[in-house]
Amino acid sequence: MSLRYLTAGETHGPQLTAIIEGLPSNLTIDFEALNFQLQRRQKGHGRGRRMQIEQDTAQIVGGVRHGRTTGAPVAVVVANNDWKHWTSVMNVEPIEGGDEAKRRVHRPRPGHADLNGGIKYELHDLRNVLERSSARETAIRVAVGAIARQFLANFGIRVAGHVVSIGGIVAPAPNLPIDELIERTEASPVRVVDAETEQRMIALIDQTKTDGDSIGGVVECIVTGLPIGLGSHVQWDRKLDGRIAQAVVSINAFKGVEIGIGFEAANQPGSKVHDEILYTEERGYHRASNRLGGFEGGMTNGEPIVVRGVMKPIPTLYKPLQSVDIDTKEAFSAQVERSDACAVPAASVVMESVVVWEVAKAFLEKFGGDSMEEIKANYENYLKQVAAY
Ligand code: EPS
Repeated sequence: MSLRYLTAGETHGPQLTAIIEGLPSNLTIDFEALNFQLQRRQKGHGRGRRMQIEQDTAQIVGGVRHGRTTGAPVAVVVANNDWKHWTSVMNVEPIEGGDEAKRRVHRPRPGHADLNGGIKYELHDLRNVLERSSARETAIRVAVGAIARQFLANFGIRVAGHVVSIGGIVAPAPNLPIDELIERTEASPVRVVDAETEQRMIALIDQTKTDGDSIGGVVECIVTGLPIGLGSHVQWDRKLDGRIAQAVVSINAFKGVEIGIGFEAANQPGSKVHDEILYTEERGYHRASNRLGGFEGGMTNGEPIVVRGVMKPIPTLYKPLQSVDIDTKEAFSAQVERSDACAVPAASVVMESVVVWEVAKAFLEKFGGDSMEEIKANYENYLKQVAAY
């Protein structure tokens, strides 16, 4: 059985829940490191008032005993602190009262799932759509990704993320070793290395907030320490770069993905795109460059995975956008109560989480076993095979 997970839960419901199936036994869980990832996602300049209410912590309620996985499904819960303000509106049982008591939504917000979801599911209270489509769901995906991250750390695989641009302000390429990149971006409220860019981004986010608008950006994720051969060229749905692309675009508000130099490959001749193959006793096969972002033929080539995602501006705007009331069919201008002006730094953490999950899944497909011991033996055996090639 391959590694998989499902999530459930609404943004103002009691909790977000994930069930992860296919994790091996005897994986040591570092609870502090798990919660650290959740805290990282909550940070970032440009978040709204909701983040002052939430203090995300993960509770594991199945599949782990005395700090180690047992091989059973792992169930993870992240509680919503805001739930206490929504117990009636979000009650699973019927409640008394009309639209106001239910906080019924009949005015779809452009850019959200509201209208499409309402029509598709025949729901006349759009709250039933927006509660689930909210990016709050990314909190539990970060918890799931944190477990994948811990699994991969056993094999020397590391992941980092940083912000490439916000609202058109592009940060200079950091070009740093992964540890330094992690340390420097962690200290930045917009997850960039360059101090001058950081200040300009903060000023733009503040201005955008004052204007009642929102801005998006581009984030990059880097995964190092990979063996050659995760994923496969033999079938379309086994290509790991393709799976990563799907995972990235599945993040709320993400509209695009690039691997390596991405769209720039269209503008360059082949001689400036492909990564020449080198061999030394010490490093074995490796590449003179990494323009293809660690992938050829849907498989890892041993170079770091480099993937970028594009996040559109958050569509919940204080600045009104025109829409149509589903009751009256009349035009109105959407108004909001609270929103984030920019969630790009947080999205960088979410992207790390979904990418690392896909890598863990492919890793288990290749070296799969029921226990960490079995997987480690399979992995070491493969490394010997690669070294002898
Ligand atoms: C979100 C709207 C806001 C954000 C939320 C995502 O929530 P609310 O509607 O409660 O003000 O704060 O993000 C989170 C709660 C989170 O944890 O990231 C949306 O509509 O997507």
